[in-house]
Amino acid sequence: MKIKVNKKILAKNEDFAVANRKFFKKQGLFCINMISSPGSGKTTILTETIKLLKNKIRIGVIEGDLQTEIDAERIRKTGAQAYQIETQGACHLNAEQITNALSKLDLEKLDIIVIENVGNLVCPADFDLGEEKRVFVLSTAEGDDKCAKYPQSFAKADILLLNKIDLTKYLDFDIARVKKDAMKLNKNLKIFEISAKTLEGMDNWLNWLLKSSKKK
Ligand SMILES: Nc1nc2c(ncn2[C@@H]2O[C@H](COP(=O)(O)OP(=O)(O)OP(=O)(O)O)[C@@H](O)[C@H]2O)c(=O)[nH]1
Ligand SMILES: [Mg+2]
Repeated sequence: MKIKVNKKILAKNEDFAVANRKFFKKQGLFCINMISSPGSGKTTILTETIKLLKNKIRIGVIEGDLQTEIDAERIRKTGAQAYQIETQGACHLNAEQITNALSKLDLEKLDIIVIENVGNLVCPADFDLGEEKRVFVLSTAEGDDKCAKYPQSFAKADILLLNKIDLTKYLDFDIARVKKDAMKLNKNLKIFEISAKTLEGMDNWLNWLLKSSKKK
C-alpha cells in the first residue's frame, strides 16, 4: 500500500517537473537544484556567488526551509531576488511548490534560478523539480563516509561542491577518498573543491555556472 501511495506522489511530482522544465526552456532560464544536509554552506555559497557574479549574470533564488525567512533575507541582502517556501515540516521541496514560487519572482530580470532545497541528505534526491542541473554540496565537517551512506544524492547529481576546504587542516577528511567514491557512483560527476568563506576554488565553480547558463 505504502509503495502505491509513494508512486502516486512521485508521478504527480513528475508532471509538474516536466512542466517546469518546459517553462524554463521557453523563458531561457537556467535552473539548478541545490541539495545537501543542513549547514553544509548552501546559502553562503549562494550569497558569495551572487556577489562575485553581480556584473555578469542575474541570479534569483527560491529558498526551501521548514520554517523562517532567514535564508531568503540573506539572499535579498545581496540585492538579488529571493522567494522563501516554508514547508512546515516536509523534508524536501516538490515541483508543484516551484511552479507556484515562479509566479512570485520577476523572471524577466533573471538569467539563473537557483533552488536551495531543504537541508536533508535523503528525501530531496527523489524529487525532480524540473531543474536542468543538480548541485550537491558536501562540506568537509560532515565526514568522508557520506558516499557510502547516502549514495542516491551523489548518483543523481551533476556537480559536487566539496565545501569548507579551509577546515580540512583541522579534520580527518580524506578528499581523495570522497572523490574516488563519488566518481564510482557517478562517472559523469564534476567535482569542485571550494571554500565559501575564504573563496578558495570558487573560480572553477563560477566559470562552470557562467558557461552552463550561457549555453541556454
Ligand atoms: N569555515 C567555513 N565555514 C563555512 C563555509 N561555508 C559556510 N560556512 C559556515 O557554515 C554555516 C552554515 O552555512 P549556511 O550557508 O547557513 O548553510 P546552509 O547549507 O545554507 O544551511 P541550511 O539552509 O540550514 O541547510 C555558517 O556558519 C557559515 O558561515 C566554508 O566554506 N568554510
Ligand atoms: Mg541555507
